[in-house]
Amino acid sequence: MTYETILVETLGKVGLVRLNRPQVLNALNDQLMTELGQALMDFDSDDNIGAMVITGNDKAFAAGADIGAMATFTYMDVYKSEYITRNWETIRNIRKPVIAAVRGFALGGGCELAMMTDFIICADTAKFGQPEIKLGIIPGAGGTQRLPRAISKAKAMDLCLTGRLMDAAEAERAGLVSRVVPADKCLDEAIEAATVIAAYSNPSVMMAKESINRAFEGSLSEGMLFERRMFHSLFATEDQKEGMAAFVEKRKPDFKNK
Ligand code: CO8
Repeated sequence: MTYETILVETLGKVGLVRLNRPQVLNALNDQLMTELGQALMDFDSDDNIGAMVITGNDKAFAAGADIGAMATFTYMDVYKSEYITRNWETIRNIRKPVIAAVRGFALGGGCELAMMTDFIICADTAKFGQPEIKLGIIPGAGGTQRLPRAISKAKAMDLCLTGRLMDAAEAERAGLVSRVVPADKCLDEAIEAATVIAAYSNPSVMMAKESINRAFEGSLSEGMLFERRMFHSLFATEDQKEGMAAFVEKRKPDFKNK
């Protein structure tokens, strides 16, 4: 498949997508979100891929939705268009882990896209924010919902209401990102994490992701039940037998369902 707004490559069992509209700091337009969704779905259904990484460039992960494209939208354009609805949701249906490697700006829809991934590894140059308020709008792809869950109500309010940016150190303190690394190591660190994940048994990786995501959807007791059922079902896999036998026999496991 040929893409115009993203660059796609495979590194062993890791699928890498680079957002590639550098002239507009990777502003997210309809075409980019459609291409990104397609690339992720292709990796998701590829048995040779175990995890994915999304990144931008040194200056920007993505500076938000494309303001130029949205500037003249009417209410009906926004309400009806694919851009503002379905193609932003594709990533939520990806079942294998997706890591965001964020260098530079992750603003507005860019911050929201990073939060839609499973975890964020960022560079010390990263800047996160939801500056939509400065444009007379509010976040529209989960900023007001995922940010308070990821950090806190106080910080989510602060970022969404003032439009100020948060640097990497603050993002790590707040719990938005899992690791902060020097900018020139950021992508390698994310690919290394994805490589580690891709080497594990794929059913257990997918169920761990599914189970953690459940923690944000319902009650604790429903989440616990879901986790318990997932846990039980993994005892039906060969990889559970292999993983535990390898531990007992003091050797490395040779997982089959990676
Ligand atoms: N959209 C379009 N173009 C952009 C965007 C953007 N979000 N961000 C930057 N650009 C363009 C600039 O216009 C500029 O183009 P040109 O060279 O032709 O003038 C180029 O990228 C470089 O940008 P700057 O010259 O501004 O670079 P600076 O280093 O001076 O500043 C900033 C970097 C601070 C990141 C600045 O570019 C900025 O403030 N950008 C806008 C950030 C923003 O407001 N983002 C939120 C957008 S709204 C949004 O994301 C809503 C999401 C809703 C999703 C709903 C889906 C369901």
